[in-house]
Amino acid sequence: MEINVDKLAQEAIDQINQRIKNLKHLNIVIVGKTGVGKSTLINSVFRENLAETGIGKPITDEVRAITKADFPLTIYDTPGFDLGAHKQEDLLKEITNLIHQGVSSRDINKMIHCMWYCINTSSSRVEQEEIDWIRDFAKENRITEIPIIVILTQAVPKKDARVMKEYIEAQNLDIVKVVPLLAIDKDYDEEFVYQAYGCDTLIEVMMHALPDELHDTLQNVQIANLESKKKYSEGIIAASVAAAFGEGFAPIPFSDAALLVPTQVGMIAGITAVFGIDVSKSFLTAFVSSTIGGAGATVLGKTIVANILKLIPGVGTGIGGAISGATAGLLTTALGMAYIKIMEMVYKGEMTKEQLMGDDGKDTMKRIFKDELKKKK
Ligand SMILES: Nc1nc2c(ncn2[C@@H]2O[C@H](COP(=O)(O)OP(=O)(O)OP(=O)(O)O)[C@@H](O)[C@H]2O)c(=O)[nH]1
Ligand SMILES: [Mg+2]
Repeated sequence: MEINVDKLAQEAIDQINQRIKNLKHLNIVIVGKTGVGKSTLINSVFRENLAETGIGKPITDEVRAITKADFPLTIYDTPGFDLGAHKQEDLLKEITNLIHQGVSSRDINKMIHCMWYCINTSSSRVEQEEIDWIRDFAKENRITEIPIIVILTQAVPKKDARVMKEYIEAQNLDIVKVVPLLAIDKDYDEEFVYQAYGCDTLIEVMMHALPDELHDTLQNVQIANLESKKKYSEGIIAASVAAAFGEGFAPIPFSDAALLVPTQVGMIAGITAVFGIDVSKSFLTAFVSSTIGGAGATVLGKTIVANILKLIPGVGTGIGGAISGATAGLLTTALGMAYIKIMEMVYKGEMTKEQLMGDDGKDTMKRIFKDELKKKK
């Protein structure tokens, strides 16, 4: 059985596009007084510099929708908001209406999935009206049960933030969590800079608060927690391997080893979507040819396995040159782990996609894949 590297890369691109298109649309409402740091937070947590695209499209007097074409996230922002007696009530009504509209659509893409209520920590004291607003909203929300996360913005010094967090927790509000954070580094004086922190925790809290069907989307749009992306990607590998090569996998002969490939393509597509990185067909061609593809443009399943098995100490083929589910799983896991490492390098800017497509880059990819294979036994 022959695999054509070019066709394989195209197949991967198609599946990536399909994955991205199928991502459910995530909708988050952000409430907080003007200047607390909502826009700064949005830009730190999500790719695409969302909040820079302007103040967003007016939805109601107080609420603006921020989104981008082909981007599976809408932020309902409340820019310039100040809690004054009637404004407070207006906002509550507007948001409640928005939530009810979403619910009656019965379409997950149109529902509100979460609320971030932002309080500025440097105001040193939580005002009663903020607590009251959250309590009133939680009452309206008793049936809809939108998870409410209270975010303490600009939460330095940490000691002050801790006091504020404890104070809010003691109010017995119906909220998921209080998350203190500093979205971007802050100068204290010339000698001291507060380091940004906490956006990664916010992602973790969101992963717990959101339904499973929105996890792919959250990972795709977030840029605040690399560890979470990696862990989630490892879950995709484990699930792919278990589904394809788990119990009941009939050992396949060497010559049919290309049967591994569809699983591997799906896995690569899933991981790419998690990283939210735009990859080209040439990039995937470079990856495939540096790993399972060997040197030529056309590969035989047999060559793939024969070459790769040499790299795994202690793993051979079964009777009659068949490979077992365990071996197929090892290969696939190594390929997936290598791909995560490569995505991580691009994500961190350690190597560009263009560099990876060059000779040095291909050598790097080859080395990473071999190292992953050697880890298995
Ligand atoms: N250093 C630092 N500055 C921050 C942070 N968050 C907010 N700021 C600053 O606080 C100011 C207000 O932040 P914004 O993000 O515009 O506040 P906002 O909540 O979007 O305000 P409105 O859009 O008016 O409702 C800006 O000058 C930010 O630079 C942070 O995490 N670190
Ligand atoms: Mg703003």
